[in-house]
Amino acid sequence: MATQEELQEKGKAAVMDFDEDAVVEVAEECISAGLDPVALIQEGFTAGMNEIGDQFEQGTLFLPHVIAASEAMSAGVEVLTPELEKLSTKSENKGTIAIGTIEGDIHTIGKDIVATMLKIAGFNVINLGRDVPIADYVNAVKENKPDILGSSALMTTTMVLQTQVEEQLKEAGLRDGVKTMVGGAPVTQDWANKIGADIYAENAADAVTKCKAAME
Ligand code: HCB
Repeated sequence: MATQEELQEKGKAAVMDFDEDAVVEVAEECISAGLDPVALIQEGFTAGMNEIGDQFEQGTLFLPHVIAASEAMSAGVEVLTPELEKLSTKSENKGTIAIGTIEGDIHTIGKDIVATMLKIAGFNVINLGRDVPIADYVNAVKENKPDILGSSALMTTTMVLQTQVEEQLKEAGLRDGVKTMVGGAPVTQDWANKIGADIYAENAADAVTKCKAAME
């Protein structure tokens, strides 16, 4: 039987081979062997997607490859999601978090993993979807009064719009009533500090830790 590390390597390789069946098999093996699904997503599938992204940037892979790899990863995450939900804390609601991928950006995989992990940790999560207009973030705060508003940006061209979330919340007089969280591959702690976001999360586990701390 594979160890956690071996399974992660297999998961990474399967994503890099654009092999949806193999990714699903690895996810099923993770469940039957009682191994850690979170580590498989983070250290296996995500590591594979990052390599695909690098090769796309270098021009050795093309958009159809990225699409195929992301479909393979999503299929694996889908198999693991019910397993993740079993880890859910059944305690009282830890707070409400609205999260979406920023205007102009259709990358959803990471944002959805963050949303799932926050739900599992006991938060009430409102998933705003992708390509979310800045006005919709503001409306989500007005209507749902979340404790935390999260945005995800995967491109340097769209992360700049996270500034707009801060500014338009201030203009609407809502900024003091909500904490903001930013994340996504190009986003850093420095960027969060620069735009005045309350929380920067590097990955889903970090988002859970920091959102819990923010609610204390
Ligand atoms: Co896309 N793409 N892509 N892409 N894509 C990137 C992001 C590039 C970096 C690839 C590259 O060039 N190296 C690049 C962006 C360059 C830039 O910065 N300007 C890029 C580009 C250019 C594009 C298109 C413009 C390509 C084109 O059409 N010519 C186009 C975008 C169109 C648009 O948005 N308007 C495009 C399209 C696609 C898809 C559709 C093929 C596919 C997305 C499928 C989907 O999401 N349903 C895709 C993918 C998969 C990628 C890469 C390869 C992987 C992204 C991913 O899913 N990673 C990515 C390269 C990369 O990021 N290394 C590439 C895995 C997840 C789990 O990691 O970082 O998203 P994550 O999320 C983490 C973490 O950041 C954090 O937690 C997550 C879980 O641990 N987190 C948050 C994320 N959001 C958070 C929010 C919070 O509040 C807190 C934490």
